[in-house]
Amino acid sequence: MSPAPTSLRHLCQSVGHEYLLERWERLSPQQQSGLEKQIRELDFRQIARVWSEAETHIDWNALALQAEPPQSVRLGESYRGISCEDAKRAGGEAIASGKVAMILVAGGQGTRLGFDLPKGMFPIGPLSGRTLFEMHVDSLRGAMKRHGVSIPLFIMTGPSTDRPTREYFANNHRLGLKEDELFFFEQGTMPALDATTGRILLESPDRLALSPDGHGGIVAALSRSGAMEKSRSRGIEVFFYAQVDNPLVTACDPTLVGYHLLSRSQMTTQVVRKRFAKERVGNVVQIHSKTHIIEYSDLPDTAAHEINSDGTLKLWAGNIAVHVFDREFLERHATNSEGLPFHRAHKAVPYIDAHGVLQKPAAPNAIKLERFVFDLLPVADRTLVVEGDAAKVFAPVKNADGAATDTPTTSRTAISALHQAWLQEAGVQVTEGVQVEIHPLWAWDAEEVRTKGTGPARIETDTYFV
Ligand code: UD2
Repeated sequence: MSPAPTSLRHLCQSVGHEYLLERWERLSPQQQSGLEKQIRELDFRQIARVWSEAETHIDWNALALQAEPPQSVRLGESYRGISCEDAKRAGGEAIASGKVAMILVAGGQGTRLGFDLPKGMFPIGPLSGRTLFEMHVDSLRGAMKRHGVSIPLFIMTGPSTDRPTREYFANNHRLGLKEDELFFFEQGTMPALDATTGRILLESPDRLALSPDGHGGIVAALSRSGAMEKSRSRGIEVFFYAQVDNPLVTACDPTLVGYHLLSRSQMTTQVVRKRFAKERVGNVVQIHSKTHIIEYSDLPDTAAHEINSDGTLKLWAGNIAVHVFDREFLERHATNSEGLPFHRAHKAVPYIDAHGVLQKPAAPNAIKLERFVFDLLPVADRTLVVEGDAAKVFAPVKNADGAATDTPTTSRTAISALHQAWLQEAGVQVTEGVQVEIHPLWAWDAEEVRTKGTGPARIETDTYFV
């Protein structure tokens, strides 16, 4: 078998990763070209920097001691003279004038859910069985209908979700979107590093152990893929960002967009009151004049359990990963070479050992590196935190049924409960135990249900309004 090309050998030697070629001569030509491509795509300088930084742990205790609850637009209250109605009107005008696009991040691996396909393909509609992708696209189509405008959707995929996601949309007529309303872009990857040596792990003799570089990878991926340029040329000024795993999101929520615009925020994030101190959400806090999110896994227990005199949590604001970004703000950070900081997760990652044998460690042996998009908050000059009602905006699908929270069942129950509330606000009674579901093209929000006029005074059987 042929030895590795000299230039490749010199590259690996120059950066101290020559071990990557140890098994080169046992590989087929096709395997060799695959491995060479992966090695040449690595940013060795970035890997070396991140590895050396790995020694400087963030002192989360010190950070949490300085953390205060964020100044925020509290539920139903005005904010610096901006009322809910002002915001909704301003947001609606921006959407109707084509200034707003939607981003859906769907690159993660749905490990906790135990669903082998991309999470967006998971059926969640309580009566319709609509997938998470359909829930988001239908809500976006509802927004387009309400505001009389075409709104582009940018879906970020990852290495394991890109192909099946594109095929799903192609096989389902883009879920009703026009060709120029749907764009996919793939996020970057980072290699898993041996937690002791910092060496890059191989998942097989000819493939590096790569994983998605976190939703913070969106900043570089938007630029690299041309999606940012496409948005600019379409006159997009604002991105509405959501995670595929939360079917309660109101696509391009005009009130949130309006608060963002009227307060001249560069990055606006929606929060909900946490249900309990260690809820598995990020904690939106203020440290000096900057907004930060401290992930639940990094927030010391003492800080998480601190309570106010009225017994409520001091750090009450839970991050639900619904953000509004100024496009220009994102563009500026896309060219920042350092990029967002990497967070390290200590994980058990299978790897090929020196004898070419696949090892499957039970205990964490590797560092996985992810960027978080919410680390853009502290670098923004102007941010805004807007409280939402969890019952209306947050019912993520994270865990398989049987878990205590964030399961398909808890999510479906929340969807039906919200739509039931809309009907009841419109004067329609729903018999106890009956499930309802409303397609956004039948009614996009509670206001539209009310305009439906006289329907049945009582719903006595499971009903899907479509
Ligand atoms: C995330 C937030 C948490 C809270 C919660 C709300 C982080 C680190 N934590 O927790 O603060 O907001 O969501 O539900 O974000 N994704 C990608 N590419 C990646 C990784 C993730 O697209 O490389 C997407 C993934 O498809 C999913 C979303 O980001 O839609 C959340 O990812 P996660 O499941 O890793 O985050 P989680 O649920 O731990």
